[in-house]
Amino acid sequence: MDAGSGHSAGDGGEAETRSDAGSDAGNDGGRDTGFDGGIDAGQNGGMDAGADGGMDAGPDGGMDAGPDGGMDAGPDGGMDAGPDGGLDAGPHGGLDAGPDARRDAGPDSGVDAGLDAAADAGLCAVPRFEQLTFAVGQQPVAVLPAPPIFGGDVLVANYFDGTVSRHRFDGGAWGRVGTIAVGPSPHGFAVADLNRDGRADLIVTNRDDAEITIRYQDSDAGFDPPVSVGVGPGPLWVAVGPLNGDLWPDLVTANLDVGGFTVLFGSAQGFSAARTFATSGAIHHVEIAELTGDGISDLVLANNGQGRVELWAGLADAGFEERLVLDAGLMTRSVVVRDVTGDGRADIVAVSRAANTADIYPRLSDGGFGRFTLATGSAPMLPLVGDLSGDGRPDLVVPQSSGVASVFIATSQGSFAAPFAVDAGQGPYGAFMFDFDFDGDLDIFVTEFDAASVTVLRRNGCDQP
Ligand SMILES: [Ca+2]
Ligand SMILES: [Ca+2]
Ligand SMILES: [Ca+2]
Ligand SMILES: [Ca+2]
Repeated sequence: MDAGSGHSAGDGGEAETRSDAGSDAGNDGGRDTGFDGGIDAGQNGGMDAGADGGMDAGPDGGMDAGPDGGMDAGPDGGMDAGPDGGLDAGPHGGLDAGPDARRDAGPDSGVDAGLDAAADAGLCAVPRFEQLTFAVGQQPVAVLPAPPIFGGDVLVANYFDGTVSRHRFDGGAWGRVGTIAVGPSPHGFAVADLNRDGRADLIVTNRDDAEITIRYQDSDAGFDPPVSVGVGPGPLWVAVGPLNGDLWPDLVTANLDVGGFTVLFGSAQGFSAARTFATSGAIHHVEIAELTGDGISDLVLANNGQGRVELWAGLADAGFEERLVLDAGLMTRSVVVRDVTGDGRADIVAVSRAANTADIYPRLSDGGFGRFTLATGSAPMLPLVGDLSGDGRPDLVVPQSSGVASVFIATSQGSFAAPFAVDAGQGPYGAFMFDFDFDGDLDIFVTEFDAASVTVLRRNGCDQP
């Protein structure tokens, strides 16, 4: 269990300001423990590379455009999936999986809360949102909740600043409670206990380099110096999960600049040499999920360059092979794996930025996938999946770089009411859903790339249909 040793190596990085130190201190243990969950970040990365091969712009140049945010989507469920001990908890999850799960899982009754009366009934066909905004760093990209045991803190990767900032709600407003130095051009990130010491660690992609940066949490609730690990060029998002059947969390990055994805296998000695797999077309986003029925984790990729979703099956020797291609729209930015149709099988949801579409691919009993397409507003960045209406059916939220999010409420298994739009700030990029106020309903967080802030869409009551 001294796994950590192998991991630390970088040089100095003491940068974090933890104002929360106090709280960590006494109860470090407690807090962190649950935290490893694995939230991965999702996002999709921005850069619009897509079509044009990408990278056009520089660093973010592209980005602006798009954010895509994805955040995290989690693989399916990650959470439920469970076997990996928690790690996979997250994917998109961060988004939904988490919180949602808790909610649904429980007696969906759960919607208690003072905030919404209507929701008390358990149903809310047209959820209403109260919009809050708080300042973060420059050019915020990925956003995720720290695990609930952290008290509802939210982490944001600030691309321009080279930081991950930590924010907390005090009951009336959000404030910054810490800043963690990471590598240059942070984009996507994940939170997981990589070295299995009971403390969650932070994994961040360095979008403009071919590296990721890892910050291992130490026993004082600070962090060891940063560790850099090489991956393919242009890593946008990173997913954490079990890939090779041991107990050590593994990583995979979605690489934009020349396409492909990079796999890193965890061990007691740290990570193996990176193994990069080539694809035809720039990859914007990746999720880990088991979709082939053999118990070995697979990868679902958003191929921005080709406008499609790819399923790469995990093999017994820890390799991967392309198994299935699902047509999407131009500039496929982000994917989520989650059971959206309610039949117990994980489905895939993807958005395509230039097509203004969200595609849902229900997994069929024969292992194949169906497809139906929803029209979104302009420039969708990522899909969020979670039950907003209180009926137990997952709903769909699609933030768009045009500044709104389209909300699709499920009306039955696999079909949705006509969407309504909510304001999502300036340049929505990354997003997740998380019940930060613990009132039983999911709230939505969206980074505003163009405004150095995060918009919170707090669920608060219902409108009449
Ligand atoms: Ca750890
Ligand atoms: Ca599999
Ligand atoms: Ca619902
Ligand atoms: Ca809430």
